[in-house]
Amino acid sequence: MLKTVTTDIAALRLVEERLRWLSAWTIHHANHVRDSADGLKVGGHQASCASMTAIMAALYFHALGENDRVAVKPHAGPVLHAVHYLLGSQDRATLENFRGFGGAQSYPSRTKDKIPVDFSTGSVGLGVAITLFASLVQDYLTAHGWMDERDRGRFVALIGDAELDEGNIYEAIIEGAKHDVRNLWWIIDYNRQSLDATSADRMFERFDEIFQSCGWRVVELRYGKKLKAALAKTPKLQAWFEQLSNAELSALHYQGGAAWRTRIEAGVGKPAAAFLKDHDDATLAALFTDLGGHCMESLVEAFDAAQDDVPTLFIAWTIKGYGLPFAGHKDNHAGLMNPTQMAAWRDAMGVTEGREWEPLESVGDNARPGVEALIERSRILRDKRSRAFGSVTVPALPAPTGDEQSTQAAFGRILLDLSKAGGDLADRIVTTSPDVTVSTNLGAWVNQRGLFRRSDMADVFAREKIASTQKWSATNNGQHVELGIAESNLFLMLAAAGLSGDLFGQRLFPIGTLYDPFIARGLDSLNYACYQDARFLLVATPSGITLGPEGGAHQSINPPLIALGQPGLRHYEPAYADELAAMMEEAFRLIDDPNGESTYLRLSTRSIAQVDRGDEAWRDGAIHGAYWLRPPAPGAEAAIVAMGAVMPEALAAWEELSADIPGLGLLNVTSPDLLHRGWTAAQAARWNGERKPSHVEQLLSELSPSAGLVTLADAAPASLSWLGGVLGQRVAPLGIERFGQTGNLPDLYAAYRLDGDAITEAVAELLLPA
Ligand SMILES: Cc1ncc(C[n+]2csc(CCOP(=O)(O)OP(=O)(O)O)c2C)c(N)n1
Ligand SMILES: [Mg+2]
Repeated sequence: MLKTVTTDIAALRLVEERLRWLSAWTIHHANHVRDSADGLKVGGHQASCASMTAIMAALYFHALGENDRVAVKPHAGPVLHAVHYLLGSQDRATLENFRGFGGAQSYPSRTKDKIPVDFSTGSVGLGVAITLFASLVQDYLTAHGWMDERDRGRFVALIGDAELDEGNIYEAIIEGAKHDVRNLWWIIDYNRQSLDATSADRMFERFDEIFQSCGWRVVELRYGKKLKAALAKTPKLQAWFEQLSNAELSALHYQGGAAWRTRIEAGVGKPAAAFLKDHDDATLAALFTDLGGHCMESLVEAFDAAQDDVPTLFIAWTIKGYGLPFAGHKDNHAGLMNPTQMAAWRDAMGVTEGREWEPLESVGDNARPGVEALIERSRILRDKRSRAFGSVTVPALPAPTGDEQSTQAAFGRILLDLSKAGGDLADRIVTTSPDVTVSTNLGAWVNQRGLFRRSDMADVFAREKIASTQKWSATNNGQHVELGIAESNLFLMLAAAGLSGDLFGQRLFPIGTLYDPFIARGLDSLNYACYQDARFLLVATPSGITLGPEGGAHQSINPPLIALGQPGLRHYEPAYADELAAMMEEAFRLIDDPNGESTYLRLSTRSIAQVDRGDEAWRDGAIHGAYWLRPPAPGAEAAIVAMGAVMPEALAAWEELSADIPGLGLLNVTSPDLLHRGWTAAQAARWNGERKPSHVEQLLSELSPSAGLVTLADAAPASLSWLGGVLGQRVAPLGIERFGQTGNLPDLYAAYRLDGDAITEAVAELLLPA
């Protein structure tokens, strides 16, 4: 970690001014200078940026060490770009194209921005919490010897105060307390304004207690040095100041010096007379903007004083739109300076017209060497951060043997076998689950590999010799991170562990398990993980009404549709154990492939008869999304198309019907997601003159163009019904459209029309002459 360095505060202040100017100018340029092709407002958040420029100057040009990582408040994206522009790692053309196609992104993006972005942000709250899980991953890596203690960094989140309304933050700090997380700085830009309005006064007083009870140190930076000294001389004025509501304070910051004077006269009266006499309106306004988050000395002091690894929350008081004409105005969130305001502000900032992009414009000759030295020091630290990492060999994963198996049980077996066989992959797997480790069949793996804790935790039941199949002691060598029931945390943990290569130079293979319906509980966090290209394997089990007696609330319906619409996540739904082994192998390979993605396996607890394989031809099809389990006769008029755990119903119906319908095919769909992607990709390729049909087009073209397809899934029927659109074949979709309920499988399959009768009727109807 960086030792405290002495920094030239005056130079830092100049850097702050440069950041404030450049971020505002970048937004202004995109809205008022650049040509518009469509007349749409480009937007940007000048006020949100100005609120944070001092904090970011103090961080990037003083406090951050080379191993530290930062999640920047989404609306301060332009400030991050300005930081890199000063450091020389962002170019002018990209800034001129801010919010344009291929230009600097509106919100910091790991995958799309050219500058190094540690964590993407945008959906408020998630960028905050991922830093906590990244710190946990860092502890995991050092404990396992994958990373040197000396390379440990700090994880910083720059937080808008309104982000603290997001529940995922509290779920994260509760989980963090259990794992004794450290090396975290969360810095709140406490400008007391959100998007719509000024924020509630009462709640903020509670945040200290909430964080402290989770083991955090809370440091409040309310006053800058000058304001603090002035108020200390006039205690009545301080008392009056401190009882102002957020709305009153913001309004005064907007109104300026004369308004401060009138309000102080009315509110404090005589005791403030000397103070008011000493300050004209302009100095009054300047003095009251000297809040902690704008005072460079206070920021530097506070950061220097927090050099241990205790997680620390800084509450830095700021003014939204600091130094801009709409500072403090409650409607300033998306406010933009107009050209007249901008020109006036440009002059006030000492920027010459035509030299707006000059990085150090307005920095005088005498001050330049100091500013340049700060920039150089920070540049060297930032440049040291690239982390190269090698690839990991994924061995063949043998399929578990057994005539009857469920995919969920097979998943546990495959992992157990892998654990016993050992090797690099097995050692780099880290599993995690929100309190459903046992019920998703990770138990055997955990018995083998143990729970991870920084400090050892004995298994009391084992010590007391109480019989249990789960022998779970926790050590810093364990490979399973146990989480409480908060699915959002699961996805943030997967996101952080799935970025381990990029963040720490060490690839991990994260596997997260949960019940399929509860994917919805953490959906935005899942999307967030995929958005920044984290790599992991998500195993959702059990799924569908095939869960049977456990009933409706646990029976998932729409996750295959979620997966169909989720970039960066590949859905597989195996029917058989050997398919699952092949898919897991592929999923691990995709985690490590620079052009890969994450995988979602939708599994079932239903034990079904496995099929005899004559050869290995199925394997390639299964990995690409479908294969003919019973090939059709060329030009056949009908096929059953089924996915996952209902394959026995499809097979039985096929047996029964194929006597009457010779050539009837049975297509086993293992990934509607991949089939759909392949289909649209082939269409797009055709516009470029490539004529190769996609996998699904090849499969379906073995049937007659007028063939009928009966699709069957223990999921929303739309998961498969779209297949009719590929070649224009007719479809009878079977699947689940109502909430599930308790029952045995025959009763449920009959009630929800997933049984042989339903298939037979659907086939018959399709074959009837129109
Ligand atoms: C999950 C989510 N909901 C809503 C939004 C829209 N939104 C963007 S910023 C914002 C309020 C930001 O206020 P604050 O966090 O205090 O940041 P400030 O701009 O004041 O610094 C909202 C509601 C969002 N980005 N993400
Ligand atoms: Mg705010």
